[in-house]
Amino acid sequence: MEKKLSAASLRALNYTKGPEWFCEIVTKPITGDLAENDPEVTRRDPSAVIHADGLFHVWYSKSKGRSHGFGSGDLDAKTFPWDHCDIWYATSTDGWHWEEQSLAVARGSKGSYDDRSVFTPEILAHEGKYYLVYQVVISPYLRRSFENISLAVADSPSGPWTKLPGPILEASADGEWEGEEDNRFLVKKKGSFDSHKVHDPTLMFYQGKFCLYYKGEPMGEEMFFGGRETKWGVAIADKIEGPYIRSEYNPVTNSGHEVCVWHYNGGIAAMLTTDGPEKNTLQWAPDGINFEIQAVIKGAPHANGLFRTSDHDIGPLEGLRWGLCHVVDDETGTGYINRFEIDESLKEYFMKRETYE
Ligand code: AAL
Repeated sequence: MEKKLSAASLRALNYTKGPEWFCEIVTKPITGDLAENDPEVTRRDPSAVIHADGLFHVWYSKSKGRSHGFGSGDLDAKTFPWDHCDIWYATSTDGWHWEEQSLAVARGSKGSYDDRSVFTPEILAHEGKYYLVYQVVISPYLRRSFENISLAVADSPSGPWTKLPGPILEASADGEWEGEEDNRFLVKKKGSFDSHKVHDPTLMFYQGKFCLYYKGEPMGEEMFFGGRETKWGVAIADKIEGPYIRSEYNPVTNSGHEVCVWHYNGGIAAMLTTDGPEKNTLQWAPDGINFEIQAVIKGAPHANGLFRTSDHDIGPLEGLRWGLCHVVDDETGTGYINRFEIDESLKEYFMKRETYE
């Protein structure tokens, strides 16, 4: 009898590139300062973890006090846990016990492009130097505030960090607000996918260029396939300080929240979570731009900062093997840090080959 394949079987064959892409991710508690669930202190959005000078290092957003949201009437009041942040850093000898070391990058002085908050950092170690990329906001922080990305450089993970004089990537701001009210949903024109915010920067040295992956949010954001309208773009530069030119293919994803990318097999692998029609998928782009689904996953914790390993070509999941992520306390809204890992106990289960025959 002629073998027939249903639409579902055919479709699955398109994205089940191999069982080695399938996994589940689990979180585990860490110990030390970053594990503290303190109602007055937020530590969130950990960067990638790097190993240098015999230690693991991580950077993260840190702020004090409770949040009041937008529209509290006090323009100086902290709006969200990522407002009034500075970037701090911590070290660990084993990846489990983390000790806070010091401030890395502080907010700028009043009137500067980063005077309100510097947050959501990522790290790139490149040719003996260290580069932090992060989000910046200027005061006052309003619903219609545009959010940008900036960079600081240091000779050692412990700093001192030198900031660039201005952002390396700004929101494209090519939409048009409707009226004067501070309402980010009212627009005459939405503009590009990243017209309002460029967030969650991750800088990768790839094919001899600096590729800045980021999450975009448009002015007049709407719901999109049951999630927020967030997609990723990439901006590419010959020199690390820029200029960063957006890819003509942007957005390069139709889904995803915090950017999570790693090197694999000459391309860039990605884990997309939280929002969009392709949330909870692992994807891979042979050119860093044209991503295809490789596997679906159950989901993953928020704001994953991957351990950067030079072993990323051992297998597709090597660059995702472990890292740090944040947990938000439901009651206080403040954040603290956990560790995530690929659940090794399920490896055998996922590696069993299945066919449609
Ligand atoms: C996160 C990230 C960015 C946003 C805020 C802090 O989910 O997407 O970092 O600005 O929330």
